[in-house]
Amino acid sequence: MNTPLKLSLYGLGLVAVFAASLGAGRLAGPAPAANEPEHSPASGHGAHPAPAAQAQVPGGLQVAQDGYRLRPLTDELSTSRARPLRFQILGPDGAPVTAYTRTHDKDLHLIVVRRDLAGFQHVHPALGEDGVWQIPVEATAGAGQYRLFADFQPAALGRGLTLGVDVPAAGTYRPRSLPSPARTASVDGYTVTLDGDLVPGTSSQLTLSVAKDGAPVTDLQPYLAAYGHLVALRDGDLAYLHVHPDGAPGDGRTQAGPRIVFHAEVPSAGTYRLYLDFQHDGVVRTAAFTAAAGAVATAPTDPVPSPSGHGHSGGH
Ligand SMILES: [Cu+2]
Repeated sequence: MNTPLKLSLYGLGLVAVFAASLGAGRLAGPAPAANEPEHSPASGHGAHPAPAAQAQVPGGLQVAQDGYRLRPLTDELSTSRARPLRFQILGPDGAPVTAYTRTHDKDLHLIVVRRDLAGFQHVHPALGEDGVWQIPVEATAGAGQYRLFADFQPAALGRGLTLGVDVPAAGTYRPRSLPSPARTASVDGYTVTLDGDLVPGTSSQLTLSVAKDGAPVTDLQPYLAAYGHLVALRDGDLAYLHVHPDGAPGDGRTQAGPRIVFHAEVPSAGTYRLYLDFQHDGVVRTAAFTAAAGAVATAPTDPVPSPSGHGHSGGH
């Protein structure tokens, strides 16, 4: 029962994925095992997702969905300085949406990335009374076509949406090839290590461990109500997945590093770029990884059916 539910939730974006992740985390408890009991039923069906589930479209691929539309009001980004980027979310009535349900401390999360997956930025625009979102943005990777993802929950909808649109930055485009899959990423003296593999169609555990100058970081700071935010973009079409970690700051069991544990479910085999936002010493940094799902994801060990797993399937 878990699998169709999780797969059908897949296209619903942040909130649904978050809920599924929370559920997995809660059911899994603190056990570090890669294959939690509640995933045993899923693995039994994983190779045969229901047709209805396959029809679900991942987030971020559409400029309009479920009556809502992302309307850019800025037609170009600058490669030399931050300039105001403006846009609206139009509702089913065609009017700009001004009422949002806050998710992770913000009414709207904006991801900006060049289409070759370079220059990732996760920022939070301000909403004007006229329903116009605005924030200064620079095309930090240089000229090229940029993808904007607006990740939000209209108050009237009751669940999250992620809409995407392209905006160009003029100039000579010098595409960067995607870095090879790697288990470590460095940013500003921090090294982040990735454990776990993405498995198409199945929630799998990813553990990201943060170290600075070789020493584990144990005093990560809460950023937007979590110790880490993970965005995954699929290479090729930039399908979008936003995952929040198991546990929250202040819940009495979640430690402030060095490990941040996520449960992520990607919709297909392929190559993904993972971006981890974390905060330490008052600065938010992003560590980026390339990870392959499917082809190179070797199953660690088959989950051993556990008697304790039987009671979990109704938990979601
Ligand atoms: Cu955000």
